[in-house]
Amino acid sequence: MKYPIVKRYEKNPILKKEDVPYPVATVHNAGVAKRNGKRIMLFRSHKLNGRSIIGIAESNDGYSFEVCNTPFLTPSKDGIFAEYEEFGVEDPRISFIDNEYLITYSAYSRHGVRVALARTRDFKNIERVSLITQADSRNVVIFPQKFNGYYARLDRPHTKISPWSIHISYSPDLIHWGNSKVIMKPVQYHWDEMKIGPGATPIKTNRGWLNIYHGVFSTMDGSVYRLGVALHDLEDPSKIIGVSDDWILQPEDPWEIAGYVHNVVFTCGAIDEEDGTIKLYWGGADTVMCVGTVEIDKLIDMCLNNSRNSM
Ligand code: BMA
Repeated sequence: MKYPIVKRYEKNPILKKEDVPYPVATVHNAGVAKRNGKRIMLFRSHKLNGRSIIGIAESNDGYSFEVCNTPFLTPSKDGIFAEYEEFGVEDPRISFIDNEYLITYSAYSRHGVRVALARTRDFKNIERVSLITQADSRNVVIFPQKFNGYYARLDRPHTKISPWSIHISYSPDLIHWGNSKVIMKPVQYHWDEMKIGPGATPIKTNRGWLNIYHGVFSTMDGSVYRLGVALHDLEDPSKIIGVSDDWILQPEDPWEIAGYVHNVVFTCGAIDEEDGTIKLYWGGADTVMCVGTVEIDKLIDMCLNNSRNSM
């Protein structure tokens, strides 16, 4: 296996607070999607009061992004969403399915953190659909395909007895979710021993679904966030074929090691290109956005030939 697995773009970071035409303290944890030959990025920013909003940027090549003058999503003023988004909206993930883009994001309020779901076709008109988890929950990614007529999602409930693990659940209508089960857990004294959670929207390959997830290790100097990869069965994504024993990316560049939260690489999105590579996007130190490329075959190989147990 040739290292590094993920080749960092030489002009990282690709987006910083200075690129945003309204006052923000950070630019990070962005979801990405293809649309009409362009790349859309929905990124999280801390405002200067410490609460988060979601901005939008567009690119022709996936590297150079231009940010729109106004934010894309700010806390709702209406109804139930207003109550649950009061403290901010964070970490968007985008999934393209049935000709619409589904956006999941963390909704923070005095009641804790839940995941909300919104839909759009054009990234201009956005409709909030529902709050799809209870508190406390974050990190929901929806598969860009239905299984036996059901939407499927990976998420990450947390309990003391089974900390921060990845579950799968299903929905007929995007509102009611169920039939959940746990499918992947942190491994003791391993780079992801403290927490794992879904990261990028799953990517379909001919060998299975690639799930690029984050894992956290606790040190004397705080937590280190890294990225790993698992391969799920194509027809039944609750079946995990393999989980790479090694991480695929760890904080190494100065803007990943130091920033608002040090030692963090955190992904909410990736784009599969036509040449067998993925463009992987990640937030560095909760402060800037970065991109790198990785070969799909390498990720599959890591899951198949050097796998740890999924649970
Ligand atoms: C997680 C989330 C992410 C963040 C990470 C590192 O719990 O808050 O948004 O990137 O911590 O601070």
